[in-house]
Amino acid sequence: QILFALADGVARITLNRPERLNSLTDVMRGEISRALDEARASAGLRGVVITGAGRGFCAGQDLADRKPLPEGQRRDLSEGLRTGYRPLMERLRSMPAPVVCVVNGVAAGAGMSFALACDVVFAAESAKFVQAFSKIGLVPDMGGSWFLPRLVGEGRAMGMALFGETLTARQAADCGLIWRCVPDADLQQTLDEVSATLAGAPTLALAATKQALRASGGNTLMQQFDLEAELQRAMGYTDDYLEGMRAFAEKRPPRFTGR
Ligand code: LHQ
Repeated sequence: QILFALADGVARITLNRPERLNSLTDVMRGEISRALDEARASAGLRGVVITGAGRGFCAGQDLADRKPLPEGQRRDLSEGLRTGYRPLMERLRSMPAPVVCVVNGVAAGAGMSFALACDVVFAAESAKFVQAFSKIGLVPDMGGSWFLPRLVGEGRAMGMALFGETLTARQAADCGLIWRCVPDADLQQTLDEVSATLAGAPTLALAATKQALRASGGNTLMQQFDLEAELQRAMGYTDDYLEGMRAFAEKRPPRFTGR
């Protein structure tokens, strides 16, 4: 239910159930988790790019992917979160290399949380974001209730989550929910360019940058100074820093190897 390709150190994961707007099934979650494992274990990983096939990015949980219960019976929904969603999210969030999401169409419910869990999000102008949870009487999951207030502040997060109104990609970019909204016609080019950027990036520095930004929420400024010093110390010994300094002196673009 997904496509997986690894080229020039960049893993590309494409959600591939276009007829169901790439809504998430147990099988699909397992496949994404295994793809993330394979990417992480591959030698010299420089980045991960996630996108969707067809007109949607991901419509959240596939609401038909479960055995129907006898009339009147109710279900414990936490089980799927613990056994399916959480293992996937743990893999995604602990990926040292940058994870970029290229949202090609609607991202709803857990599909929106999935996109927001990535480090950087690009979206096609026609893509839409919707906190679909409240519309079916549920709460944001897959980390959505954690990501939203951090990305856009509590006021906007509450508005989005309580009312479940649809946001355009432009609105999402304007309020800082995502990094960039790009014209539909440029989406494939964006995907290719971002893959090339990741393939030529100072990968260790980007991993350390993620680590620093992520730690900042739980650190005091003094603790963050310590962390920055520790990370910068490590970066000072990398090949990429040497190359970066050389390239600067020689007035040429750097050729980073990710080491
Ligand atoms: C779908 C889905 C879908 C199945 C479209 N499932 N078929 C939940 C429960 C339990 C445990 C753990 O966590 C969660 C987390 C969640 O993610 S809750 C939120 C689940 N998602 C939603 O409620 C979104 C439902 N979908 C929609 O509201 C719309 O489809 C959106 C706004 C995403 C797109 O609207 P349209 O562009 O108008 O497309 P459409 O509605 O016509 O959908 C196309 C087809 O895809 C359609 O099937 P059909 O046979 O009529 O062509 C939909 O039924 C199917 N589809 N989402 N989540």
